[in-house]
Amino acid sequence: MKTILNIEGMTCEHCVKHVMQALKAVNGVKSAKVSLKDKKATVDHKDGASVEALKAAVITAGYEVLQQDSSC
Ligand SMILES: [Cu+2]
Repeated sequence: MKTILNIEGMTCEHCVKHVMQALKAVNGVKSAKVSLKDKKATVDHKDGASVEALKAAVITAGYEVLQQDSSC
């Protein structure tokens, strides 16, 4: 399952790494790609990993999630 999160608040590559680590720490996440330019995170995860948990991880890391899109 793939989820795309639109993230606000990332300003540099350090933020990108911060968000990536936060997402990868969520149970069930296989990989996470974060783009500073697009303000987007593309997360590949098992069905068991909830989108809410992904959002919460980003918010806890100090950024804002504007919207999310999920597809299989
Ligand atoms: Cu930064």
